[in-house]
Amino acid sequence: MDERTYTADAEPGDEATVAGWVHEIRDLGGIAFLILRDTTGKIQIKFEKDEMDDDLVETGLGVHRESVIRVAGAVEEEERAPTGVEIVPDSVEVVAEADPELPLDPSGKVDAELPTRLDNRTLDLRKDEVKAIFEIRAELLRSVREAFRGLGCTEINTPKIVATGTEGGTELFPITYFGEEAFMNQSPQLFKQLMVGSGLERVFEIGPIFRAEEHNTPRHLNEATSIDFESAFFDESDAMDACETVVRAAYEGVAENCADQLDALGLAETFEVPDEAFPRLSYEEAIERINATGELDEQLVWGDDLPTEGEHALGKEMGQHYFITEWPSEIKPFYIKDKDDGQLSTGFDLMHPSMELVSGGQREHRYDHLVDGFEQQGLDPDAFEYYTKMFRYGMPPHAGWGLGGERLVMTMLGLDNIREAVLFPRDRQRLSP
Ligand code: AMO
Repeated sequence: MDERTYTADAEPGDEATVAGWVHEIRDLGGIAFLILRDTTGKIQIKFEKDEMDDDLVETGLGVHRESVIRVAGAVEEEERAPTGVEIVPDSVEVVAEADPELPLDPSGKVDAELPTRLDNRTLDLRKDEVKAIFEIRAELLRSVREAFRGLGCTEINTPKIVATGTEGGTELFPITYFGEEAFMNQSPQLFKQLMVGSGLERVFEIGPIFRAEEHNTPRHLNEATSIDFESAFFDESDAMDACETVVRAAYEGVAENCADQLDALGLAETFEVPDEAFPRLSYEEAIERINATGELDEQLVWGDDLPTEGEHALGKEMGQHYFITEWPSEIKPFYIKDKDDGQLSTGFDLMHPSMELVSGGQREHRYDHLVDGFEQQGLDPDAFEYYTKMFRYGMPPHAGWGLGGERLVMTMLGLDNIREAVLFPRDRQRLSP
């Protein structure tokens, strides 16, 4: 194993070997400082030229920024140093030299545009505020998993290469599977539903979803991370309760365990865990309230999807997370159950004031109604036989939802582009890295 000391653990009085990247060199003449950065922070290395071996000084100060070096020496207290300690080196080894010309400046002194940052993500993630997003993302996923565990769920992994779409036929990525047409999965929807009829009953999955949508917006990706939940013997209200629990747990985990990262993002003072219950608004109320804001050129009528400006106008009024319930059946997918077999569905969305985070609902578990629903939506029930047939062998009533992982990170941290929340985003223009 690596026998180095992390910079954050270097204590005055230690003889330490630290390793990391050359963040900055400040040469003041007789004395020079090299700032070395590792994943835990930064430390000052002091070079007193007259008192040190020439080779050591030359190696330490001749190295290009962002090279990887290993430094051994005595850790001393120095109140003028950025972290209150510095190392007086006995040896400096250049482990991996960096080119003098860098495609972006990890010290953040020179700003780079998002495409340049995404092209050079490795260097971009050397910046504290960028690294912080992904540390928070990891903590968020950890907290979400723990919350699911608290809800008695089993984590599942379902196929990403599939034979059919579920979320509307136009948004599929076709691929060739041993000479046959197949697709990248748009949602684990049908698989998670199949599992509520299995011995597992209550499941969750965190995995990629693929959407071939053409739009190029700050909140759409072509590959996203979906956090999916499904439970037997739940109705839509139970599913909304579970959704609230999981979203709140994500905020709590970050508030508890990511103080430094929130600080790096300038959010230490303002970050808040949502404390009130998320209000539940019917679709009808939602369109009435949007119409009343007068912000839309045309009034919304029953059956319209909510346009982005409408979501924003309502979000501004609500000022917190809220659910929209009782959507018209006609604009919800075939697997969503109607309320009392009427025009209203059990479908719901969870909204952040700035965008939709979740869709869910109770599912149609009655075989005949399910097959009729396929036909009404112009889908061929035969293509979904692998799914529908399990509804003939004892499928309990059930409900669930899908939460966009990147949208949760984005709204939690107030990021202005969803790509900020993905290491290597896939969008209309971007297939590599
Ligand atoms: P839906 O299609 O609404 O529902 O997706 C659920 C949530 O996933 C996120 N999401 C996206 N995020 C970024 N880019 C995209 N292109 C994208 N598409 C979706 C959103 C959205 O609210 N099967 C249902 C869920 C269910 O009923 O359980 C579904 O996939 O945050």
